Amino acid sequence: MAQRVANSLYNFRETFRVVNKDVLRWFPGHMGKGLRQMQQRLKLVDCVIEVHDARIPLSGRNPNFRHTVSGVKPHILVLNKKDLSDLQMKSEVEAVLRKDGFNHIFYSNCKDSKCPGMKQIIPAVVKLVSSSERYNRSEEKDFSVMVIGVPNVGKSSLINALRSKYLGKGKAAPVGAVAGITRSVQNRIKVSDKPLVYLLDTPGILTPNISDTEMGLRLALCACLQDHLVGVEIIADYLLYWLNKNNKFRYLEIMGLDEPTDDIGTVLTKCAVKLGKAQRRRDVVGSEYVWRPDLSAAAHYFIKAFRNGDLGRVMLDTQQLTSSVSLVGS
Ligand SMILES: Nc1nc2c(ncn2[C@@H]2O[C@H](COP(=O)(O)OP(=O)(O)OP(=O)(O)O)[C@@H](O)[C@H]2O)c(=O)[nH]1
Ligand SMILES: [Mg+2]
Repeated sequence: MAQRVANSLYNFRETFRVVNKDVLRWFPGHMGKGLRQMQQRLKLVDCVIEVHDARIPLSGRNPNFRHTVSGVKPHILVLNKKDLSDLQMKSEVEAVLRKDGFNHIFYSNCKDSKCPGMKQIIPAVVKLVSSSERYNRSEEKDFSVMVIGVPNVGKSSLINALRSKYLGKGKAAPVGAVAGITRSVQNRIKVSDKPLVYLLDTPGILTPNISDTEMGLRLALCACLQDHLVGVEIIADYLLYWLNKNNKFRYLEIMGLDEPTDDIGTVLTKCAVKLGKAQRRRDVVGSEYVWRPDLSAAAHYFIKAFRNGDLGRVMLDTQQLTSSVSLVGS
């Protein structure tokens, strides 16, 4: 009801249009090479941990992983960045994922050393591997696990967090806020002594064709694609569309607005003024240089506020969840 009132008052968009869908395609050479390396190393691992972003638990995962990477190996799904995710519909999420064949799901926050979900991961690996067929590795004493997922979901952070938890050691895998930090399959990293567990860091791999535009935009919003490929103003516009559509108006205060609007130009201009960010540009008519609000800086600011959690915890897959739950129930 509240949504209908807000929609009728402000005339929010019902759908989001992207002019050029090609901007959502990102499959650079290191991903193809990484995928091949992962397949080659698979015979040396006992289990696969797939990491995904808990804000998009249903969308954006690479469907090829189950077929071409993990195969018959035990497969654990870790939904990371739970500190940024709204988990009110956790049981619905799990019902849909179980239907997809994910029976071992954990939630983690790599920024919290006391995260309860983190404690469950290694014991689950040991239990699953011990009760599964290890093929050529049946004589091995150690547990070897490959960590996979799309870019920037926290694969390397998870390895570091587990290593710090069990061995009290510092970072062994490089981490960064931009997608594509790990660019090839790495040497395995010891994360625990008893039991002896090694994790293998891998590059984030997207599906070569992201056919669902909104799914691509949700991935972009969660920084699984590099911002410059899609364009910060498009990502900011999608964020605005999603926030309005879902009645989340915390952005008003952060962006310096008096009332909601669906016009990204207005939002970014007001924000640029609030931040005092201007750009020197050549005037369209004359040859003079004039100062204009720096919309790109404002878009970066808006997206960063979302990614830091300042706009609130979110579940970007609510729509898929609602339609999938009705299918699961049927
Ligand atoms: N808020 C929050 N941020 C996290 C969490 N885990 C990782 N991050 C951040 O997410 C970003 C990406 O982390 P990485 O560990 O580099 O992700 P990755 O999956 O290895 O990325 P690629 O190597 O690029 O595929 C970094 O800025 C991390 O600090 C988490 O649980 N919560
Ligand atoms: Mg990495």
